[in-house]
Amino acid sequence: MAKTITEKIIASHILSGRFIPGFEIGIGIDQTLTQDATGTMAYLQFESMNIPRVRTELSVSYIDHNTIQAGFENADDHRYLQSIAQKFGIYLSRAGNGISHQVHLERFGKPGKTLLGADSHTPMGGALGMLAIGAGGLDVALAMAGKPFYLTTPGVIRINLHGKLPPWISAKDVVLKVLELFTTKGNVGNIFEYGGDGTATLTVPERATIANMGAECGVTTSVFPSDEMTRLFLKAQQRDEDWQEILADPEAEYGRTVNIHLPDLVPLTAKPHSPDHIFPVRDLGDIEVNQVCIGSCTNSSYKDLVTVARILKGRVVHPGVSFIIAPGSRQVLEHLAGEGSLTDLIHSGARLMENACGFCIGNSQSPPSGGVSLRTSNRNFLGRSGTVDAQVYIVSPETAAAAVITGRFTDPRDLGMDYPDVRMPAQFCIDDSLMIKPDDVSEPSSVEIYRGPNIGTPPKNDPFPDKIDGVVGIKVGDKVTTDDIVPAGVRMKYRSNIAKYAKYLFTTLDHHFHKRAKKIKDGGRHNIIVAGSSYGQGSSREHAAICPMFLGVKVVMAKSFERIHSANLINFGIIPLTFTDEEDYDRIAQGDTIEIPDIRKIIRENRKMYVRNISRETTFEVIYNLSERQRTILLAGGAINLSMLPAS
Ligand code: MIC
Ligand code: SF4
Repeated sequence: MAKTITEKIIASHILSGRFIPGFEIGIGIDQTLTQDATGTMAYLQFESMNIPRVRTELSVSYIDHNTIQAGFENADDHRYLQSIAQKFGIYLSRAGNGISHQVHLERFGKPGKTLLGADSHTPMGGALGMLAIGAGGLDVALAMAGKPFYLTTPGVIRINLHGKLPPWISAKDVVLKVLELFTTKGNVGNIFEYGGDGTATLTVPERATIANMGAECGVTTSVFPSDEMTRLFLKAQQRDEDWQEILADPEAEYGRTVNIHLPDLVPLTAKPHSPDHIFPVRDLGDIEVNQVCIGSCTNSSYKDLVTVARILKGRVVHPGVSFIIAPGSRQVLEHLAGEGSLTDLIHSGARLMENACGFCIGNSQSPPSGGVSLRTSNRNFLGRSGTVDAQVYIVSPETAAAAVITGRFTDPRDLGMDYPDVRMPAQFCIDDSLMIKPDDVSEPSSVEIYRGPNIGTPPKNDPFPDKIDGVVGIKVGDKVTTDDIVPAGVRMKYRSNIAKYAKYLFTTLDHHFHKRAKKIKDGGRHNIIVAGSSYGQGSSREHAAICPMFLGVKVVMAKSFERIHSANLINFGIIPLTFTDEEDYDRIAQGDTIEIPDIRKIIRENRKMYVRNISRETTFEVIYNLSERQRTILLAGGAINLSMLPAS
């Protein structure tokens, strides 16, 4: 039978279940990645599994998020991660080497392999024709222990790109178009598979920009064919031997097919505060720009930054603009330095940041109050930049560079210059000296794990209760992101200190949640969160489940959930319930007393569930649609409580 790329890769990795969209399958994981903000907790969990060495083909621990190091916490975490890598056979990409997704693409990604990453932008690896999926740290820890990764068999949506990109339009505009078509809601359980003659014209770094931001649509991942372009990229990384051709069969069937004509695209932007508020740049009107940030895992490749350097050559940043550049990796930076583009950028007044996440996660370079910031990153959620009233727009590197010159939102086609058509180099600078290899350690078993005062123990949870006797601690609206649930930025240094981090739960929406939730918990009741649609958009951070668990949350009731967040809730013993009738959302309020009698028995027997709202004297039905495996995890109070590991 004719197969899609997705089916081909899954077929060679499937360990349990059958490829029937909507049903759960378990797949083997070849590679894992973690970053430092999710990694500390993931490795604490891995340690508690008592496995002597990772059981994957390759596991890499990247240090790229918390590199500001204000205070002892981050540097201590980095030392912990380094000692863990040495003990358990993991590659360690040191701070300064670059952003996980960019470096993984350059040095490790392989067509046909599976990659599970503790970061929602792991799907960027799909640019190489691999199945690269983002997950919570605990799922990644289990994969490192050799366990399968479970997911709902995805529906496959084919996106055909036709023709060639015109001058001044780039991969970012393609994916912004995809976001306009699909939005950030309603795509859970699907994979985007790219094809068409236009796909063949895009290089791997361009495909990576597109695969990266599929995460914003909420799809499980995005995947590109592994073709001649893939071979050229791997050759330029001196990794020819990693290439294999992977194409969809011509007769393969897709759940849906969408066509995008590249010559018709125009420069687009995502307006505040969602990546799907898409608008053509030219129609925006006259908007003064205060800050331009170029970088993040989405657009920090060689082509992105050299294009910007060429546009800005001989020009100086507008006096009203603060201009930030953060290259994606040391490889990119070395290229910029070697060929003189760095000098052009410095001459233009760029403020050069570390090769790390930096501004993208809001731990630095916050815009001024009410300021307009143009960024080439992937998310413009409210408050993510570190300034709550900032107006953050997502744009291509070309549109960003145009604003550096003019100080206003400008369609780059109106700059009146020739488009610098930058090509991918035939040979990238290869320098892996900031990558510590596991083989460099002679006696891993004798390595002592370094634990600074910031490193706690993974929090424990009780088994799921017999009945829910709870109070609605908070009611939130649609599209609540994990940044809303538990902020990153300057608070991210508490990732290994749950009691402290939990104090910041929901602070962008409601400063009093922590106090209220603690009171409910201390009064011996369960905390309940009520939410609208697409609850838990955005990052993979499992802290958006662990911190609520710590405050006694047992139930989240929503109109719909995002994939990674709902998996994280289950992993930490919190049941995600969806309203059968969405209007029941309107009939429930913060402070209502809620009961679900016999919930444990109902989950065990997989029966219909009804919720009693004692305050309003109503009863309504909810759906939980969980596999037997997920119900077992829930009843145990979370995956860590289960002895889920093989004997050896
Ligand atoms: C993000 O872009 O939001 C992050 C920070 O990379 C997160 C991971 C985290 O919260 O540590 C993600 O995308 O998963
Ligand atoms: Fe880092 Fe931003 Fe990419 Fe997240 S989205 S991995 S914070 S660069």
